[in-house]
Amino acid sequence: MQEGMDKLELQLKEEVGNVQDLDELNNIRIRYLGKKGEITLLIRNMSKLSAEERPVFGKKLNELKASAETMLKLRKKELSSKLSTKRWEKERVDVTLPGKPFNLGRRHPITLVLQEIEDIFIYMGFIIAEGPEVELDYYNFEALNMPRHHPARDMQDSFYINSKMLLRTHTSPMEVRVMEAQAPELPVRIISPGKVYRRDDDVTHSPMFHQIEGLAVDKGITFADLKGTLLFFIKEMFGKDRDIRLRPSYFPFVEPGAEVDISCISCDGKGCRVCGGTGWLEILGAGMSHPRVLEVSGYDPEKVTGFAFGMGVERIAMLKYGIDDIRLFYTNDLRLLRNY
Ligand code: 2NL
Repeated sequence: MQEGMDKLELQLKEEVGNVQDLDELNNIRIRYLGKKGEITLLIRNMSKLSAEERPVFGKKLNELKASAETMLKLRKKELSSKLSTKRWEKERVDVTLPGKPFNLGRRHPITLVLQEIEDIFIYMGFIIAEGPEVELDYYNFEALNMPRHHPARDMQDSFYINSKMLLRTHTSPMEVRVMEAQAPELPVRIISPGKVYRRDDDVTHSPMFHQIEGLAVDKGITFADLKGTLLFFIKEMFGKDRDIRLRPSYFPFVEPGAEVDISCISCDGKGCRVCGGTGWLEILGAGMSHPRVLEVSGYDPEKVTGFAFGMGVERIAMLKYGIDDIRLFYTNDLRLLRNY
């Protein structure tokens, strides 16, 4: 019996030593220590021994069982750590590898120019007022001194939604809305940026484009305030060397009205291809708020005056960035958009 036990222990030792995975190790445990395992059966069969033999073999069998359990336990620990190391090696992350490059978004050149213009006027105390793109005929034309059948409506060929509503053809309606909401409170000092819509489509005109308008209403505002404000803006936007020139012009919502030119940013006023040889670039329209516009908006034109101006953002962006086709702003070609 002693011999059998020694052989069993050796055999177990060899099997445990050779096994390479945990499932197999568990099978070995069952074969030796399970309900019908070889060691379990030996212990059970002790009842067949004589009273003298029993304590001697009982002790030895217990030692065998304990040694078998220890062997299995140690091997289990060994295999588990070996396997987890292997897995770690297979799945390990190299944190020193360079990351995958990704493209950072950026602002559209129109947005950049709009924000630059806004910042200059915010600095001068203007407040931004944004409003609806689908606008009432009343705010787009009527309140701006352009009643039905007024010839000036023809210059702004429009997209009508129905007889009372259209896509706004300029951003002035928002200025009327602000005055109406604020009157008779003074001062009014706002700029309204945004999209506008006209039935135009060529190299320098798009059916959708952006405008930014400004309006200041207060006691004692003069044409000099208008000129000073615009001159400051132009110098901030295009550089200290730029000058401006005002030419009389007509807009139904101002009186008097003017077109504002800046000395050419390309030739500094000497005359070149960009300015068509004149030395000047037309850049905005402006004037003193028409008394009728002030009146319908809730202000008394006997007591207050105001100036207003408007400019096309695409035109300014084209001049600033030397882009000669307005459609490049809307075709989403990254080769263009990446540059700003
Ligand atoms: C242009 C000309 C202009 C205005 C816009 C305005 C607004 C109110 C009252 C009076 Cl509420 N005027 N805006 C005035 C003169 C010119 O825009 O060429 N825009 C691109």
